[in-house]
Amino acid sequence: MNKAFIALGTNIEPRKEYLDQAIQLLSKVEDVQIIKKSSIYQTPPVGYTNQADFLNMVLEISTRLSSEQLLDQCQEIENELGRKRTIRFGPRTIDLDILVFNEENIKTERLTIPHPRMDIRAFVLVPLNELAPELRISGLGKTVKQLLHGLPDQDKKDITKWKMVESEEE
Ligand code: A4P
Ligand code: MG
Repeated sequence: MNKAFIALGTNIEPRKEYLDQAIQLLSKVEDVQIIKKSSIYQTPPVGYTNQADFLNMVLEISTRLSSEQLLDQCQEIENELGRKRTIRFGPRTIDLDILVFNEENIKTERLTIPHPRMDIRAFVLVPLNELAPELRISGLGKTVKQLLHGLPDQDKKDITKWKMVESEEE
């Protein structure tokens, strides 16, 4: 069995719906089991800042799929949920990034693992720290907790746990 962590991100409404649907679709993939889900966090956009706030969360899964097969499944779910690729780092209905796959270091044309920017992104490390603070990120020699602790407070201060307000429920 392989163990992987997947980051979910969305900043197009209905954001919660996109998260729910992505989790639902992933749980239906043969040979993928969702083990743990982090809380959902509301996070300011990073990279391309002229866009709406994101909801971000992380899943721990166990799977018999290879990392490439898992990427195929993630991309299929992105496509199914209407993901359009226009602006790099720009708005998206759903983004599924494989953060970690066992303790592997992978670098192919399609896949880089650990995910290249995960160590400097509070919107990834905050939810990941909830699930696996002691997880050591291969190639970096640091745990998730250490990486998160090393980020500037500025990057973390606007990341808040998200709760659905009633008007969003319909
Ligand atoms: N790819 C390589 N490695 C991986 C991996 N480990 N997991 C390749 C998934 N995909 C991987 O991704 C581009 C290519 O990366 C894929 O074809 C795949 O083969 P994409 O999803 O098409 O494009 P993208 O999402 O724009 O790029 P990427 O690299 O996923 O963007 P980032 O770095 O994830 O940035 N701010 C907040 N607050 N929250 C966010 O979630 N997300 C981004 C996207 C920017 N700012 C954000 C957020
Ligand atoms: Mg992506």
